[in-house]
Amino acid sequence: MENQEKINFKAGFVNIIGNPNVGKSTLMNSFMGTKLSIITPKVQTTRHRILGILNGENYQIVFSDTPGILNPKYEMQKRMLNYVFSAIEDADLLLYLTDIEDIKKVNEEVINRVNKLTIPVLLVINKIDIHKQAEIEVAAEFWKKLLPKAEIHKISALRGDNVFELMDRIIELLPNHPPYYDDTESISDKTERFFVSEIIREKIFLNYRQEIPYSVDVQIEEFKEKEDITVIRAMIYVNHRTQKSILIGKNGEAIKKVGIQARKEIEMFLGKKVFLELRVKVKENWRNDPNTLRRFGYTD
Ligand SMILES: Nc1nc2c(ncn2[C@@H]2O[C@H](COP(=O)(O)OP(=O)(O)OP(=O)(O)O)[C@@H](O)[C@H]2O)c(=O)[nH]1
Ligand SMILES: [Mg+2]
Repeated sequence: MENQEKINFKAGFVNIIGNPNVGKSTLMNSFMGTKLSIITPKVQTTRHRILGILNGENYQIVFSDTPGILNPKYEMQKRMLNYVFSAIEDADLLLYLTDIEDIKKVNEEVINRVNKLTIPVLLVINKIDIHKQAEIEVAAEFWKKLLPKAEIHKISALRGDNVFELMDRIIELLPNHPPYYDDTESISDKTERFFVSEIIREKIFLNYRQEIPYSVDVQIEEFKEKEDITVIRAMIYVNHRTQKSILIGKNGEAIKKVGIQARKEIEMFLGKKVFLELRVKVKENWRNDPNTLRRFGYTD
């Protein structure tokens, strides 16, 4: 009986790739039933590969949320694209997410790599809630030609349309395999500190325009759990000295707003009261500096 159960267990790496802003993080959060990855209306929100480990009775799915496919202009973006390539290589099942609008922005190298795969590929057309049926069909035809082996699904990650059906199909296609992670408590490979820094970065993405969101990185310098409160001190690094004053704003109003929004969400995330201190530091051209990037967690 026990052996039979082991044989019936399914586990695998389900990696989500696609252009920026198509809804990859929204979809992973929807599968996980909780907010792991940050989401904003801006492109290039996700910068790391983030695992979401979902344990079912007879399965364990290890989702990977990845940065959007881009043409790298600086070292950080090169590393972001490398996370996409690694996710293509080590998947047991690949979810290629598109949002109809991005038909014109196809990265040929990614398509070539995906077409060489022997694992199942699901081409998932997202955001069907805001597109007409005819547009969705045009997109489906387009992708059929480009990724002939892929199975096409049409969903709305935001509204939940067809997400359960997609999940069922994923489980069906997963290989028989024992779980990769024994600890059924942890739902990600990333630490609490990481998610806290991401929440702060999300608020920066939402509060500033133009190049500011793309010029910052957030590092947690202190994370002290006291009996009734968690004390968190975070450093926001900017890429250029002119950005520091923009981030702080007149009389510190702008950064204060970020702090209030972030603290509220961190309190929900940790289930505890939080004292949050944000500081800003200039680190000229950090996005191109291999040592700083490594220290900030962008592995090469
Ligand atoms: N209307 C609609 N909007 C959606 C849907 N899924 C995601 N969005 C929105 O699309 C925007 C981008 O979503 P994300 O999940 O951050 O997209 P992403 O692919 O992870 O983006 P990057 O991390 O920048 O590559 C957000 O404003 C989402 O609310 C959907 O099914 N319908
Ligand atoms: Mg994302």
